[in-house]
Amino acid sequence: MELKVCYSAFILNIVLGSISFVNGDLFSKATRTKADEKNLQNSVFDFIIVGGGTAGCVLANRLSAVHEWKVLVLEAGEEENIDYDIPGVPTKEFRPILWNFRTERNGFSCLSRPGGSCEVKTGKVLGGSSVTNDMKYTRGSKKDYDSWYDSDAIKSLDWKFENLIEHFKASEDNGDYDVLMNSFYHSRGGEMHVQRFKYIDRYMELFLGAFAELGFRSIDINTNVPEAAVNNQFVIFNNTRLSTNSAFLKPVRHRKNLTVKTGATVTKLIVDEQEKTIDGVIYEIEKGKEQAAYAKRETILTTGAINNVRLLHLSGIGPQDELLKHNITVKINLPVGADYQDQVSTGGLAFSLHEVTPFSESQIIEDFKTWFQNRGGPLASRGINQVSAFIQLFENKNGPDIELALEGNYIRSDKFMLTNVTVHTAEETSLPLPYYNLVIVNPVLLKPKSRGKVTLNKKNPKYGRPVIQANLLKEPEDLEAIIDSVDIALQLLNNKEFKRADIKLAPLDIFPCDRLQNRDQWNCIARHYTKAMGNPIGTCRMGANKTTSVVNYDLKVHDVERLRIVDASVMPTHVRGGIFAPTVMIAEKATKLIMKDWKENKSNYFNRR
Ligand SMILES: Cc1cc2nc3c(=O)[nH]c(=O)nc-3n(C[C@H](O)[C@H](O)[C@H](O)COP(=O)(O)OP(=O)(O)OC[C@H]3O[C@@H](n4cnc5c(N)ncnc54)[C@H](O)[C@@H]3O)c2cc1C
Ligand SMILES: *[C@@H]1O[C@H](CO)[C@@H](O)[C@H](O)[C@H]1NC(C)=O
Ligand SMILES: *[C@@H]1O[C@H](CO)[C@@H](O)[C@H](O)[C@H]1NC(C)=O
Ligand SMILES: *[C@@H]1O[C@H](CO)[C@@H](O)[C@H](O)[C@H]1NC(C)=O
Ligand SMILES: *[C@@H]1O[C@H](CO)[C@@H](O)[C@H](O)[C@H]1NC(C)=O
Ligand SMILES: *[C@@H]1O[C@H](CO)[C@@H](O)[C@H](O)[C@H]1NC(C)=O
Ligand SMILES: CC(=O)N[C@H]1CO[C@H](CO)[C@@H](O)[C@@H]1O
Repeated sequence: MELKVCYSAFILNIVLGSISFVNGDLFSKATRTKADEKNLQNSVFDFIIVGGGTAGCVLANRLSAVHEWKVLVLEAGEEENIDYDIPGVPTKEFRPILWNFRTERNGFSCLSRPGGSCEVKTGKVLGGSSVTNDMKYTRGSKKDYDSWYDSDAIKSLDWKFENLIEHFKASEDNGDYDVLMNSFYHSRGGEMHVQRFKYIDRYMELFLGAFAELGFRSIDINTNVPEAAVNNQFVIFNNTRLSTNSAFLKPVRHRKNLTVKTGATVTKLIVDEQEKTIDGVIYEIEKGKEQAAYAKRETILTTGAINNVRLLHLSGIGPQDELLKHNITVKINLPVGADYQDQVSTGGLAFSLHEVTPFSESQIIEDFKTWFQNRGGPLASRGINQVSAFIQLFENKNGPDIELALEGNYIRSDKFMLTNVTVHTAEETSLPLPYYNLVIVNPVLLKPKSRGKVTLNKKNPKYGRPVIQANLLKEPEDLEAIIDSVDIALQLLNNKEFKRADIKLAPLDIFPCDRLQNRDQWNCIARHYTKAMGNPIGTCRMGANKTTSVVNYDLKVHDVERLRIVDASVMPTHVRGGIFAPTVMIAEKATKLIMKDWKENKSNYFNRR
């Protein structure tokens, strides 16, 4: 049986200690229809969606629901694979479907990471980062959205939180009744199933109990509460990852008016300079072999905060000084790539659990079989990764400043002597998430002040990886907040139950910070073992002012017709949580804007062309 071969090879890889993925492309054959092949010959569409990622798949579903609209999705990555759907498999092992981006070396953060730079993980696969993320369902706080309001732009009122709840609810299918009871915030019936994992082990209970003792309530974080310690809700269905590809795209792949091309990298927009309109795109399935596709109505960019910059700059849309460095003719001068922001954390803080007996490999194999057979067992869980504490450091009632995000790992060591385990070894995965004897505490700064920028690769602008000057921890407040939250995390160790269970601070090798004390030491650790969270935003931020923003509040690119940007890159500042749910919300909101322009005002538009 094909399925059996697929997962047993996978399990062997895991048990042997180095996870690598088989290319068991289970879905592509089944979902590619004859109609797709036929449509490929035809290069004219109503809408072209560039990027089949988190937002792209949502848009593809919504726009192709209109019978008279022909929709093309171009995705650089390949079809999604079931191996990525097992909740217990850690996402940090998903290298084969990542873009392999890194921040530039800067001399003040990521110092002890390879090359003095941090990895920025974003997905290159149908479903995008919703296939490679941790699946946590968080929306951020009301004030985060309300701060996007600009008194000079009446349209920005649309983005106040109270006006966005309906767009969150549009795709939500919440499966936890206690959460669902709050019908102001939550609903069911949408494509995106949201639920807590049922599996809870002893240490999850211990950690939740210890946070409770510090005063953190277990309360739905998506109801504008400033603090909470929770067993998170995840975007899953039947204990299986539910990417936006699975939730929104797969169910409609049969639609005759929808064409999805994978392995198709868009390299340029077709700009009509006289008319200042976008006519379509140039894409490549084989490197160097250009093909064109045309959009009668709109081209919609959804390639994320880093790739959008490359594509726009290569198309002559970007800051004049940057484009001129590459001899690219400036067609529209806009600050594309400015205002890059990413959430940031640090390694080095971990608690060791007093578990001497190693997990049995044959048991883990059995657990994989169980998951494949009935979606049960420990692999239908993310272990201690399910638990987060959202902490407010400043009494400003805006919402949490830090998420203490827990991460389990297993350290192979006969005697479990952690004395010289490096931070990097502690972070390298050896077993699936539910089998852990080390709990890494990631203090994630949710709303960083530091700003960076993205520009084209100097030697190879078209195919080379973009230059990401992330400037992580550049602003002193960012570092201060992280260190403050480490103090709170360390208080957990005073908990009675922790002491009884012999949970201790793991004595990681934190060279070169080992000689320092207290705050100086954490200051050093954070600068050396910085983590970029891979939640980048801001590079195509929305706003009314063309010198400081790229799209308007209708998500239309300034000074050009028929081009919209619909993904995380339009967010002007972070919301206090992950950006998966907010990105899906942005796609739902964009759908309404597009419908309004092309359905309600149909006659206007048809008269104009
Ligand atoms: C490790 C990790 C864990 C995370 N966990 C969480 C979490 O638990 N909760 C949460 O809320 N957020 C999380 N996030 C963040 C969140 O998932 C992403 O930020 C969000 O999904 C981004 O969506 P997007 O649509 O902007 O981009 P993406 O989903 O990345 O989509 C962009 C798509 O465009 C494609 N593409 C790019 N360039 C081209 C091109 N030139 N031509 C064609 N296609 C192209 C890409 O391959 C990709 O499929 C996590 C992020 C990381 C890195
Ligand atoms: C830009 O053009 C100038 C003059 O033609 C040339 O000297 C220079 O090398 C070019 N720069 C790049 C980055 O191609
Ligand atoms: C969950 O998945 C299992 C295994 O594929 C299947 O047998 C079961 O019917 C699924 N349950 C639901 C509710 O889809
Ligand atoms: C750990 O200590 C042992 C014994 O002193 C040594 O052989 C080994 O190289 C050390 N490992 C690391 C990663 O420092
Ligand atoms: C736009 O922003 C720039 C830079 O902040 C500022 O100088 C300019 O006055 C702003 N323009 C408008 C119309 O507000
Ligand atoms: C639709 O057309 C009406 C009347 O011309 C106009 O007032 C309105 O702003 C248009 N809406 C959009 C979204 O363009
Ligand atoms: C624009 C376009 O191709 N429309 C087609 C959509 O699909 C229906 C049938 O499913 C056709 O009748 C339309 O011509």
